[in-house]
Amino acid sequence: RAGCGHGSGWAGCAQGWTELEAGLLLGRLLIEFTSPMSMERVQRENPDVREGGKYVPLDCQPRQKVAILIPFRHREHHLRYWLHYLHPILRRQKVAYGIYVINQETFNRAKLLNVGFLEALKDEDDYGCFIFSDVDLVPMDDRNLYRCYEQPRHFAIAMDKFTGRELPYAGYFGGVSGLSRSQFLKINGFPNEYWGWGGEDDDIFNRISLNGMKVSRPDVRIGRYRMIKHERDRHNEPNPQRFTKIQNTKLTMKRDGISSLQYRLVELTRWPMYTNVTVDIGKPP
Ligand code: UD2
Ligand code: MN
Repeated sequence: RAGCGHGSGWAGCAQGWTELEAGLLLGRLLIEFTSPMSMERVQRENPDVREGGKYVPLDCQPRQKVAILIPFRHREHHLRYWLHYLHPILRRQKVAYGIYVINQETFNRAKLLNVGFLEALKDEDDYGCFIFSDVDLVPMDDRNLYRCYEQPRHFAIAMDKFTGRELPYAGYFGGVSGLSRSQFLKINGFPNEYWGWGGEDDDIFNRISLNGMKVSRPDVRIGRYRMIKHERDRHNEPNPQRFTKIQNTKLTMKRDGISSLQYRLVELTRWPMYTNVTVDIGKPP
């Protein structure tokens, strides 16, 4: 079988242009969140997706296997839109993937994503790429390829939420990002000690820089996203310690990360369109 895009066998298609020309990708997409979405419809429209939200293209050999990890709590309607848009995009991109929704009560986005990393590997030990996505973010262009790159990737560089400018600040790493297994292990995963809203994405950016890596990003024309409008969730208040914490990444990253992760798996359920992993990650000290 021939390679699946991803730069293998498809010369110079790292940005997805070749796939666009070949008619496999659509380019700019129309994304809206007004018509109601049901899980039945998502299932009906994605018959090729296997139980647990898994997919492998049949007409080519993907080079990477991608686990997509979504931190989650009480956002069912966002998840339906996300699955509705992302399954077809990922199929067009010929990604071999599994979708994992990591679900818990007390919110800690980065710790949840560490859990997702380990649980995905417990499920299938050959994932080589991990993409971390907010549940409310949908790419507006399918040339934004969901795979891992030579350097840690930041996918969501521009969005309707930030009016006018592209990146809100140079070290911005929020929303949707992707690290290969070795990039993730090199930074000792994500911090476990950011409870509530904010700061964890900056800490992750610091870990990447402090370990001698550089963030790579797509072309601004294709790195745009739509975020489903929402209020700040209850019990996910801004974390007042975040400003001092991100000053100390250099000291904390060696002891705090995937190496020190503690949690309890409550339940793993394979739904048709995704795998739900419910965990107990404890409470802030
Ligand atoms: C921004 C970042 C996000 C993260 C966050 C700070 C963007 C586009 N995103 O998101 O990556 O750095 O700030 O922590 O800049 N969630 C739930 N239930 C909850 C709370 C959060 O499911 O009760 C999940 C969900 O996947 C959500 C994500 O966590 O999309 C981030 O939370 P948010 O959407 O409330 O925060 P936002 O949009 O400011
Ligand atoms: Mn959001």
